[in-house]
Amino acid sequence: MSFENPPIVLTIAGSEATGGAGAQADLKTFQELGVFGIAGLTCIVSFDPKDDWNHRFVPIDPQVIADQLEASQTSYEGKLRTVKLGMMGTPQTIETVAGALERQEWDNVVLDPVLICKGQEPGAALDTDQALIAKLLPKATFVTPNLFEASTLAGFEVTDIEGLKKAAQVIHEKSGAAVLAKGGVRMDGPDAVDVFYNGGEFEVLATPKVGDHAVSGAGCSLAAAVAALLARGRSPLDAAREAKDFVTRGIHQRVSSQLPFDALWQGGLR
Ligand code: PXL
Repeated sequence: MSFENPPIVLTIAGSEATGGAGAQADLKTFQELGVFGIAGLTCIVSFDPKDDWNHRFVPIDPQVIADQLEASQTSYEGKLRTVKLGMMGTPQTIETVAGALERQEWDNVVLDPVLICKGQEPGAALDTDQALIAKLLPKATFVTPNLFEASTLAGFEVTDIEGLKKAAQVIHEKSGAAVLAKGGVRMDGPDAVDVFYNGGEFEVLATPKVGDHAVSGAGCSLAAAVAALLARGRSPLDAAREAKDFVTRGIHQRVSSQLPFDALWQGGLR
């Protein structure tokens, strides 16, 4: 019997203690999609039940981030070709992560440009947004902004499909990356619409919305699924299509809790 080793995929992301988002969502997605997941944590997020579930955010010491990445990059040297970048949280973290990325060549750098997560104030961390745009966006081969992030990265407000297409084009031109810009539940209309653009063709991916509340972990799981599928040799467009399907199934089978939002179940394709 022959057994082929699974591709190795690294997520560099925050811990979200309730398991809906962040590195937890990424690792579950990797496992479901047949890649060997490893994680370097950038921060610890703990929602606060005593304060309306607001985010308690603790960045991990830059040296500790560098140590984690040294361990994973060195142990899988030559085999680690795909990385997914999630929540960074501070300019120093971005600096450290950018430095680690530069130490090797990558086939796929999937950037989920998490500028804020649910519950945070938009614009609270302009310096972090700017660092992300300056230091990580140029390294990305694939980027998955939501409506708000697409507006920030493109530099104009996006409210409809035409705007999403324009933003995908602008972000592609700035970064050279394939772009999957996500309209999600926040964009008006009956469908959850995403726009794919990689310099060649536009593809509008639309599926009927599942309710009208954002589900925790959808963005993280989408980008993680793209990373896993790219690592398994899919083209960027096929990875986008399959990742959207994975997320849609997971939203149908979402997990509820005391939190004011549900969490995506990564086992939705089983
Ligand atoms: O959903 C974005 C996100 C990403 N990463 C971490 C988070 C969140 C939102 O809560 O906590 C660690």
